[in-house]
Amino acid sequence: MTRLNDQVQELLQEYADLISITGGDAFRARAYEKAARAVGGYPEDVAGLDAKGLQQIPGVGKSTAEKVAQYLTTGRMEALETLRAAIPPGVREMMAVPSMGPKRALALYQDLGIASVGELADAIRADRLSGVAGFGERSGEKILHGIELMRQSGGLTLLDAATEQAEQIVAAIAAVPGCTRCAYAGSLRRMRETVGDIDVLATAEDSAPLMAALTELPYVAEVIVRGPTKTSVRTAKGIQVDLRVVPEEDWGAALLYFTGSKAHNIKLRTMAVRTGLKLSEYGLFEVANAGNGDSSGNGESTEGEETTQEAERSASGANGAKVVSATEEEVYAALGLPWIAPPLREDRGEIEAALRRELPELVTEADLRGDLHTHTDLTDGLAGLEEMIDTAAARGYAYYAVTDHAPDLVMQRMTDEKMLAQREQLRELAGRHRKMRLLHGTELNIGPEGGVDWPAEFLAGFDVCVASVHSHFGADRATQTRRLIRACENPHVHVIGHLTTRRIGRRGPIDVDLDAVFEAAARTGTAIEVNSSPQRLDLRDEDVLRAKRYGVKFSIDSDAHATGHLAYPRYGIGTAQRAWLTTEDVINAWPWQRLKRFLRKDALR
Ligand code: DGT
Ligand code: CA
Ligand code: CA
Ligand code: ZN
Repeated sequence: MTRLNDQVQELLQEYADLISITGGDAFRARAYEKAARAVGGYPEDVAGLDAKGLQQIPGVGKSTAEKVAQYLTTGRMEALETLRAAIPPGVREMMAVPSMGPKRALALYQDLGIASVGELADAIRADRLSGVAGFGERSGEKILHGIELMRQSGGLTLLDAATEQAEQIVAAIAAVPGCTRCAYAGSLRRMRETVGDIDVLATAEDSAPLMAALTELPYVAEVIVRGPTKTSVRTAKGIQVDLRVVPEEDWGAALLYFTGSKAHNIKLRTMAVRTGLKLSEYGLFEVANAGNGDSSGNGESTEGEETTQEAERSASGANGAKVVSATEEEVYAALGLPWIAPPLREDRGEIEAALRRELPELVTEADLRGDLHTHTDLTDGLAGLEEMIDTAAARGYAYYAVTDHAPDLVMQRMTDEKMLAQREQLRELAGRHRKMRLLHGTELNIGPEGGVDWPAEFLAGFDVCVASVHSHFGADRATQTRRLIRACENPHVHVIGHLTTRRIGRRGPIDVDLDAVFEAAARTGTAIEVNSSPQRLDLRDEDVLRAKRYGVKFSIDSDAHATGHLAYPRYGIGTAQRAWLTTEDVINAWPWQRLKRFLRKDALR
């Protein structure tokens, strides 16, 4: 939960932004900005304050206090709502881009209809800004760089960028003489869809050479903190990296601690306290003064807040004998638990399941036997049919579907003839790939009323059909829900592609009653895709977890538009694991004979 003060700070900041973007008085905007910071930094909780009490906060005037008081009592700030209604949220985001500013954001919105950061980036890449007043030759480049920075500082480093950066750094640190172990931890190890920063953990007797190596990497742009136990840097891509070095014998406890999540750690620590133990990043210890009561333990379980300093204090002072700390397995075992896979460590019931010995056997990338959603240069892919198929074969797949776009996505210029010619070509190539079954498919477009591109007779000619929403993103909830349910009910639709259509940090999800769609998918035997493109990761983990409870089956696909994208399932697997999926839940982890039965939708299974 965010602190109420932080919520109020955000609202006031937004109000200030909206004042300046709508051409309001700059002085007023600055006053609200100042008030926002004042409330955020105010040590006491604003929850109990009335307008008069609020005015005691330095920097908060009468009209601000009234607006905040209204929010505290009614949950709404009317003045803010009025301004919000006038400006799309994407335009507000645009003005936050370094080197943009409110005036230019508003001008682009009014003159060119650019209404989000994503559209802004697209417009610059398509060279639509050159010639627009106020945008000089190099401003496009500068703005793109600003967008990149903003995404990263906003906690939006995508999983692929973070993984690549982390692997590069882990390899560099592991190569330093004296380093005995090195791995990344944190949200990246838990495979969260975006990460705030990268946490690297290493073991060595002397940390100094490792810390020095990190700060001297050519792609490190800035050193934020330099110290013997922790060094933080920012890379040229704007990603923060924390390196911590611990003694070899503490590896397990430290890895567990810095992998998180915080909620998972706190629950483990509470369990430890109940059995008279103390868990910190230094290990699992007997409590020296058990009779004294453990106040920090109580604090953790109720507040969910504690600091490293606290842990350090207790580690150096109150601890008794060390029980274990060398490996994660040992620490979990000493708490009476089997090892828990990092993607599960979100306090979503995994500790309870572990206690009951009911942890799921998670699907892995190696379990995937094929890919059911890929494109070629017949539509918007970059590589030809043969090249895509050869690359897929090298991955050792048992089956592989080519699913180019269908005609209703007009810009792709698909025709019946082209589709049939591709099918023929694919059947010919099948002779060369005896180990990999080639499937001819398509990615259909789900129309506003739930219809798809071709009549049933034509659809029946495909081995597999993915159907996705590519238009009418703004339709209302009832419409979106209806169109997706109809698509599930189509006997020729096997997989719903990228269900919510979101693009992380660029486009939000469509408004849809997911439960109703999950129910329909389960009832009709339609799989839902876990689209593995790191820009999408759609459906997202918590929704996949929810869908699983309806009995929905999933297809973990690359949606590849180039040969390199065929490796994307490594990210989709992260989502699947975070959603507790096993091979039983994933149709492309099944042998071909079982998948084949699934693809005959109306037949009994
Ligand atoms: P991020 O970086 O925002 O994507 O998310 P995390 O989970 O990587 O968080 P980060 O980098 O702040 O810290 C890494 C891990 O260290 C976190 O998952 C749990 C652990 N940790 C950090 N601070 C605390 C703390 O105050 N209490 C506890 N129990 N654990 C902490
Ligand atoms: Ca982190
Ligand atoms: Ca961190
Ligand atoms: Zn698509």
